[in-house]
Amino acid sequence: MEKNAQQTALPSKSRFSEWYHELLASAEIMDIRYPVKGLYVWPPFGYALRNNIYSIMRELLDKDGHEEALFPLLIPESEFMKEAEHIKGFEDEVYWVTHGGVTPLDVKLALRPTSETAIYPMYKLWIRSHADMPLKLYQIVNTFRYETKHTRPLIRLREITSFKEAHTVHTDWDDAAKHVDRAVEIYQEFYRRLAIPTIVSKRPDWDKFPGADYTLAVDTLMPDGKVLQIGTAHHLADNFAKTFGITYEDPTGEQLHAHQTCYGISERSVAAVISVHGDDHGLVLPPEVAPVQVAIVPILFGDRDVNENVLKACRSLRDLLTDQGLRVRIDDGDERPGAKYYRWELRGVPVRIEIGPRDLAQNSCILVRRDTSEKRSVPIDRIPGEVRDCMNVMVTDMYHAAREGLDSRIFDCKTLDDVSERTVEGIARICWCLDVDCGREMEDITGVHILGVPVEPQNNSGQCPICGREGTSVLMARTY
Ligand code: P5A
Ligand code: ZN
Repeated sequence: MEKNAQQTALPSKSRFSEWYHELLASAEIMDIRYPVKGLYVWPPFGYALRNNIYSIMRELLDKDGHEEALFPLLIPESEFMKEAEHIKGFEDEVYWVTHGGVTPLDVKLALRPTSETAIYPMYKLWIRSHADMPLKLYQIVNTFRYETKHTRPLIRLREITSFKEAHTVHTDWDDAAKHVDRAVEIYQEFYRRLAIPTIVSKRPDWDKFPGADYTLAVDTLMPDGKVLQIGTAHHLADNFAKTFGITYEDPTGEQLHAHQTCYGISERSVAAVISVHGDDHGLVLPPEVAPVQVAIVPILFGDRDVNENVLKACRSLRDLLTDQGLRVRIDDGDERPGAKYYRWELRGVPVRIEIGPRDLAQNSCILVRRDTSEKRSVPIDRIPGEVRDCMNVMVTDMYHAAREGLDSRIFDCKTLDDVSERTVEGIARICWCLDVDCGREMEDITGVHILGVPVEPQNNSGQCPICGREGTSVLMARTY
């Protein structure tokens, strides 16, 4: 393959942060030059990827009986200030709209940092009887958080452009708890479709969602050994129902407070796909969400008639694959094949097909798989089936490779020194007595976070490193 200036632009993935930023630009996922800190632009290729990913989310939620709705961006201060814990958690992060033109507003308006306080006043009006529940709505909207930690494209934004938030209402605590588990299952299925391995844990009390009873979090491990929280589900009990007056009549005629849950994901899901699967050549996209699934590269030489035949074969293959619902591009520009391969590799196109005169003479073509670079010759008439099979195998292989990568970076630790050492690379598993003071001390001493108690049972036991009492396995890691 020939070299050109572009081909050396992407740093090795071992320099993860540089690799990530350079890849977002060169693969046209995000343009980070917008002149407001923490706000970024989706160019068409990135936006197509984002939309394909969110289609899976919509499909899974709809299949589970959720309905999509849309609530306003602006929340009156009077509603926002109702739930004490919620305010405490978000007050430093809210952007306020204070004026209409030059006129000060009577009631300040918050740009939603999340929509509990926009949605629940309406739920109060909508919920009347036990027959109105469960109510399961979601919206996919932008939210604004004045983040003070280091902002990063797709990971820590001040305008979260793709906040999928679901809000459910149930008759009682147990039903809501069951639904929190269901929400986590949906997220795990979502990430399985994206070939992203996840770990689910119950966050310690000091790290739960402001106003929640408890929080379950879905995490994945990034290449630099830091954990990225890629979704959370919260049991709100009747905390918000009490402040917003969400009550219902039960079958005996009694008025009771409803119980609620909420759960959210953001474009961190896109960041995870890029970071977990990408390699030194660029993106490696799960076929289902790749904006271009098949790139056909004609190999053209001198002879006009021969070239015309090659192009004709490429076009009829494109039409055949397009008819099967695949997203296909022919790259028939003037560049040399190497430059074209480079471009489609950078963009993570799962399958590349090369057709040259010699292949055509044998009615075959070359099929190249993005994740393994495996190349093989395939008869043209077998291409549609082969492409399908290849894409199916790819998502399974990508998942297993990523799962192994994650599991091999979870380390059993006995001491806090071990924790400090191992969390340079990945996740530490250590026992903790679950006492808050011990937990906070473990975090202070190591400088890394307790993710929480994993939901999957862990079969190791040991003593709390602070107090020496018998403890439960928890995970600790550096986090984004
Ligand atoms: C659940 C949905 C909530 O806001 N209210 C409605 C609940 N939960 S959360 O944990 O605060 O956010 C949900 C997920 O959104 C991602 N996230 C972010 N992504 C990008 N930039 C940010 N500034 C940001 N803040 C939160 C996380 O994945 C989080 O789990
Ligand atoms: Zn302890």
